[in-house]
Amino acid sequence: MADRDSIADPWGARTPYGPGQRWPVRVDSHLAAGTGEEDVQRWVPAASVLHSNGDAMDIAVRDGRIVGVRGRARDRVNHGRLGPKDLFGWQANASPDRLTRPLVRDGGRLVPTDWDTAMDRIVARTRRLLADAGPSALGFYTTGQLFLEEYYTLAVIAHGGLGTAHLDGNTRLCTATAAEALKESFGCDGQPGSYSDIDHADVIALFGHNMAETQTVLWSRVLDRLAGPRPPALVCVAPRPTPVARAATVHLAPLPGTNLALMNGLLHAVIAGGWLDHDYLAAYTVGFEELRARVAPCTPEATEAVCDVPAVEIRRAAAVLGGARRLLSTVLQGFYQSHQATAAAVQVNNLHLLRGMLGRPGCGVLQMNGQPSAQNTRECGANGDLPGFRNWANDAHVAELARVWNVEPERIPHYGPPTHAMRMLRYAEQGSLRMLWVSGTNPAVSLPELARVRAILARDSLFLVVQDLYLTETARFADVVLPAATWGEKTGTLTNADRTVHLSEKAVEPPGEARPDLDIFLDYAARLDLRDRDGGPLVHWHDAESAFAAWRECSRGRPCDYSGLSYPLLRERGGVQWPCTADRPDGTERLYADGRFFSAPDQCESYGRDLVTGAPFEETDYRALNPFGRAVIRAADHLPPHEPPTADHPLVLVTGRTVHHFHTRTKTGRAPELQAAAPDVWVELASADAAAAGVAAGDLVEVSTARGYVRAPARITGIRPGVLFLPFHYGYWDTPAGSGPGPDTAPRAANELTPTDWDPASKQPLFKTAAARLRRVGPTAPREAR
Ligand SMILES: Nc1nc2c(c(=O)[nH]1)N[C@H]1C(S)=C(S)[C@@H](COP(=O)(O)OP(=O)(O)OC[C@H]3O[C@@H](n4cnc5c(=O)[nH]c(N)nc54)[C@H](O)[C@@H]3O)O[C@H]1N2
Ligand SMILES: Nc1nc2c(c(=O)[nH]1)N[C@H]1C(S)=C(S)[C@@H](COP(=O)(O)OP(=O)(O)OC[C@H]3O[C@@H](n4cnc5c(=O)[nH]c(N)nc54)[C@H](O)[C@@H]3O)O[C@H]1N2
Ligand SMILES: [Mo]
Repeated sequence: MADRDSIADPWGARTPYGPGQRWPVRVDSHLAAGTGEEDVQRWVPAASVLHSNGDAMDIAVRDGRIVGVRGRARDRVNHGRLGPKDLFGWQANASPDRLTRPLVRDGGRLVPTDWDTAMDRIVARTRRLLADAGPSALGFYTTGQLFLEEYYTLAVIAHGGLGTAHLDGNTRLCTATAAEALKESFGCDGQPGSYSDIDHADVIALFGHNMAETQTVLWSRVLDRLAGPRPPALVCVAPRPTPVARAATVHLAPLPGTNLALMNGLLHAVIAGGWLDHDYLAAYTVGFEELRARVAPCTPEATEAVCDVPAVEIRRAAAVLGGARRLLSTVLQGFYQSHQATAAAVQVNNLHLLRGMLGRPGCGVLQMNGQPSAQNTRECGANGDLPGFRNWANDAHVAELARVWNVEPERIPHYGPPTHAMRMLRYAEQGSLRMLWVSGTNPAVSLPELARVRAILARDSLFLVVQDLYLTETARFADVVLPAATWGEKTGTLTNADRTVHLSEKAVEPPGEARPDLDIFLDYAARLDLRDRDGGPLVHWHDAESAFAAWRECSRGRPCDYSGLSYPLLRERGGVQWPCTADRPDGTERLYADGRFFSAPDQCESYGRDLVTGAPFEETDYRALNPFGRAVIRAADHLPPHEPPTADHPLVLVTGRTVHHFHTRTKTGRAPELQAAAPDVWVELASADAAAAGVAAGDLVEVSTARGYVRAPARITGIRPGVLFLPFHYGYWDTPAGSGPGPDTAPRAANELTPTDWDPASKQPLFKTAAARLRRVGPTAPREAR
């Protein structure tokens, strides 16, 4: 029983409202066919895990099974609404091909076994590598989709117990740039803005963010403002004709790979227009004069020459941004997944600093997250950074963390920046990284240059552990596969993109012998017998709530302060935004309201990096630049993309998402309604490019880059000429596993084509700029053999 057709209309009916008013409630729900609300025996509070929006929901349970979901009306984030992935995605939990027992590789094949056998193999390998090669032989690659308690436990094991610096999340592919851009500008990670800024803004600008398809509920909030009195103006920067672009007052479609040039042009025009808050700049920032000098040559005409966006449109956008009285900006993968990602994202922060638009209702920046708990990966240090946004280059921060963990400071690796995922992969390729434990991510589909990734995962020298719900493309390479429990089957907290913490509770038992990720990590720590300085257990918690309590202490006094939060409070209140402390028991809606940043040299998470080379700055440089903890305005010149179009590869390939699927589809591909809505890959191209290649809508085309090729039917859209788009959701398999085309058919994964290359500052891979060519294969036929 659904109360609306969210497949056909992901956003649902309008509930218009005006500036400063409260966003009306609208409750969305979906129950299994033949089930009515009266059949539901229990409603269990949770929050969504198929995007970063943090929509609060209740899970409907009947006879020990999940039978549906309902949005929670009183929650600050969604006011009852849910998007299509959340309304249908829960069905994947009960998919018949869930992993229910551990698997180990014996005689080349994966065979079922018991937990003791599987864990003992992992522990024996860990011990042997520690003895023979030291902690740098061990690496952990986790995700943005577990719970806070799980990341924190993993970070304590890796950093405080084993002493390896090789711990990162797939957040590297996702929001590493969000974190880095926030560190560069404000000294520390942490989202300044709040979703409620949508209620107040008179201009909303989306930079490389297709919010309509990737955060459908937040987009409903924008649509409701657009439908109400005194609607905001919308600025959209994206080369694709997304629903955001269609709704925009001004849509700029830059050539991919030119975001920084466009931002410099916009900042030039904002400065030229005199739309500056001089008092704010003088009181709260450093670096303005450098920015002014750097963007001086970036006239609208000069910018047009680089970005291929008409100068008149750049002036028009600058006038809208400059005229805003309450400006909300969001930034996401269109900026983060290209070269000069951090430099471009930082310019959005600069726009707000120039205009003094931070920390007031309607004045916010959302350097967005993508995954449901990417924020927690970063807070807890499972992205390699130190937990609690501590600065690895600040000995006092390391000493404080060592006190919290009761270990010697030297045990915590902090001799250099943490190892990023792409570097870990390289170490595995070279053979120095010899055990990789992958949890909650599917790198055999989601990492760039898949042919290389497969070769690395298949190496004999690499002992691969994969902890997942299904036998994914990645799990097929594993030496040990651990069956995990997931959302709805385990309890934990997760923090969304606007710092809202939710508790998501266990509703049903996991299938078979599957175990919560937390229990698996706790088991590993216990089997390794990790100890603190006094011989006590290093990991001294035993379940989600006690893990949360340990994290609360670790976060105390840091920007992401959870000390005022508890499970009972979250149960009672629903979502609460950190910092939440004794002084701020209701949480904190906006950071930096008082113009005070976490950027003083003794407090900051990072001394910053050179945006062009990525080299970390020294403490002395930072003290000289920013002694008093102001916001830092950082400037950078545009550089051409590393792989510009050539005569041979004249097009630019960008990749990304569609509304109905989540990533590698392990969940959404197992929800019949979602899979039916987008069953297979396609390539999007402009009519001029189609005509040049003799391609008609629906023809089978081949897209190739220097790395490989993909075949897909063509869709002709209003995308910017010269640009191709491929959704990256489609690996070898459809679901249930094994029912899809498989490795013997023509490849369809976008990452067959993407390069091994990353932004120098954030180390985020480039999924949105590659030189490509296109040819017509013929009319679309059933998938043919390779
Ligand atoms: N339906 C759905 N929702 C999701 C997800 C999902 O898989 N499916 N995943 C979640 C996650 S983890 C993430 S990270 C987010 C991602 O959310 P988004 O960043 O919104 O999604 P993408 O499709 O990766 O990128 C979208 C935008 O990038 C623009 N773009 C491409 N190249 C360029 C460029 O060179 N310059 C500019 N300015 N724009 C460019 C496109 O036009 C498009 O507007 O979505 C989250 N929500
Ligand atoms: N070409 C291209 N590539 C991209 C992107 C792009 O835009 N273009 N976007 C990048 C981005 S932003 C992201 S976030 C990544 C996403 O890439 P991945 O993280 O590889 O994608 P998912 O399919 O979400 O993989 C999550 C895995 O975790 C499993 N899982 C889910 N819940 C749990 C749980 O509770 N416990 C455990 N142990 N496992 C669980 C799922 O079954 C699945 O196999 O892709 C990146 N790759
Ligand atoms: Mo992401």
